[in-house]
Amino acid sequence: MADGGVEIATRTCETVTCEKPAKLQCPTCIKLGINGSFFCSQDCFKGNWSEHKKIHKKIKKQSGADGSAMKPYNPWPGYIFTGKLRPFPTTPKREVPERIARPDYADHPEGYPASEMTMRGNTQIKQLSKDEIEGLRTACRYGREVLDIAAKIIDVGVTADEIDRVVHEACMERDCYPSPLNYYNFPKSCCTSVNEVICHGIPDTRPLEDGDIVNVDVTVYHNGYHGDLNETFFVGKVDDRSKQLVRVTHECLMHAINEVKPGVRYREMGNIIQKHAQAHGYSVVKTYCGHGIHKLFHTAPSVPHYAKNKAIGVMKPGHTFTIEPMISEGTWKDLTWPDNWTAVTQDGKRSAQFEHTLLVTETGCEILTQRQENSGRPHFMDSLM
Ligand code: EYF
Ligand code: CO
Ligand code: CO
Repeated sequence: MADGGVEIATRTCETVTCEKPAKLQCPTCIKLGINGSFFCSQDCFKGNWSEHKKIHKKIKKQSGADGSAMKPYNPWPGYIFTGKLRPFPTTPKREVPERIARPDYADHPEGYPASEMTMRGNTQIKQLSKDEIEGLRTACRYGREVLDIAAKIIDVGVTADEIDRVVHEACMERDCYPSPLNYYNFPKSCCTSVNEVICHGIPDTRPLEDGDIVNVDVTVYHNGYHGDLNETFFVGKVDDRSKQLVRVTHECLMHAINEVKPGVRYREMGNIIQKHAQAHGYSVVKTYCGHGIHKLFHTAPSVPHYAKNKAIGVMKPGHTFTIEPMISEGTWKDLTWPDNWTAVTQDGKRSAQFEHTLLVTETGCEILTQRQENSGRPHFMDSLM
């Protein structure tokens, strides 16, 4: 049993049933570089010990710190990576207190969203009532707050796991369930996609490096509604080439949003996005699309980001959906790591993404996840040089 505790920060106690503020961090966690295990008191630390020490065991085993020869973490021997990024160990699944309402998939053994699955193949797009719009608006506002909080800690040396921890805690503080957690068994509370990762990167213990770009994708579930948004951020000093990719990707999203209004075909979004991406020499990822969102995380319409697509549907007031273009420096083709989640570019070149949840209004659209006055400095506006 480890003794003592080092006072460093204010969090929520790790004991599932305890929601007291926590300032004590386990000394073994500090030694092993595990960020994010905090306790309110020595009693809670000791009471949780039999569960908590399993985290140490897992990380020691993964990193070779258990006495086995120190070798690089390599979960897939022989796998040929497309770029320089490698997976790092992950921390155990985070808990959500019972007081927070959960979507149906949260407790399904395979993470299946039964409510979504019954609607699969249905191309009819729901028009939300005033009350339903208010519900979605609140979820989107919380989603925006959570992403802005996560953005503030992004820096060289910070791990994506720590970003996930901050996202998770910010969700708990707002009575939100982090929608990705257990969605089809996804293991974390947000997606973090670094450099050549297109989307669905799993937050792990790799420290972010100077010059990286990292996308943080947050979806929160509150009072029965999901709000979904993401942004790509700069880590330390990023080269002009990557800055341009990120800026143009944001422009692709905003150009598409500017054309959202009743009567416009969903398939038109892809034409607008690809035209702008191609004009800058970039390609558009085809595998992943924007999606309808409200009481369901993913539903009709499907909104491809590439030109000449066959998307079904015409925009009407009350429709709610995301646009989330993934724009790549090189090939548009993607590939999935053996973890079955992480989508990377086939040539290992970088990819960026931005996402908003939108409401079609009588005259245009409302960006439900729009930045607020206190959102902080937008990385994508950083000037070149
Ligand atoms: C079944 C997942 C399932 N899927 C989509 C599940 O819309 C999203 N972001 O904007 C989004 C986020 C997540 C997500 C987080 C987890 N999943 C991922 C990849 C494949 C897959 O197949
Ligand atoms: Co998202
Ligand atoms: Co989405």
